[in-house]
Amino acid sequence: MKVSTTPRGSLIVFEGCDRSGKTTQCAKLVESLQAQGEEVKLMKFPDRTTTIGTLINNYLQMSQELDDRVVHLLFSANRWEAIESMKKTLKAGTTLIVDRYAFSGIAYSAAKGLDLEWCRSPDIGLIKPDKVIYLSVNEQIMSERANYGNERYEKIDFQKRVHNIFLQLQEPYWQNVSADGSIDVIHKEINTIVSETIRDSKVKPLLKLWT
Ligand code: FDM
Repeated sequence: MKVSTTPRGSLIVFEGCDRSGKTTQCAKLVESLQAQGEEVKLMKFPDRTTTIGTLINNYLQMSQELDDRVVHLLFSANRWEAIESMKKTLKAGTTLIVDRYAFSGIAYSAAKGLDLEWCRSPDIGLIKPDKVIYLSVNEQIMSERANYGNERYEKIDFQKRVHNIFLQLQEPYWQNVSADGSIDVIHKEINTIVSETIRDSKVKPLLKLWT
């Protein structure tokens, strides 16, 4: 059997409610890791560029109605269709910075009232992240940022429910980062966490989520 000697990349996932600054922080992180000489790639779920992603996009933009369970399974399928290429990328030594993953899948669907364990099941067996960075916005700031956009879930009460479910999903490989400070201070904190994670996961095997 051929054993790979290339140190693998890390799977770093960002989670949080809408407007928690994930997208900004992901972009800044990628830039600084590249400047440090790391091989790194940015990904985002949902990936709206695929056929499944187009259905999800239409749903989010309110141009199509879908049953809650159907859309939940589409979000999951949208991750499964990326999994082989993610595995290849990680094994080739490239770190993946991923803006939302299976935890968003559960939090948003369970916030609509679907059973949490039912929501988890289609994502069992995806690649387990080496680190989940949860950007948490306190309720006061969440309310101040209440001018959400026009997509389906962008409502303050819904976001609070989502946040509470995210808290239930936390596991030891999660790290909470307060999203209430300045962009640069948050970035510095994230950069330290991620640099350590990349260093520590180089020779660890890739594991499966929730198995
Ligand atoms: N979302 C995202 C879900 O409902 N399920 C999922 O599995 C994922 C990945 O889609 F409101 C929701 C979260 C958000 C919306 O996300 C689109 P972005 O990050 O705003 O594109």
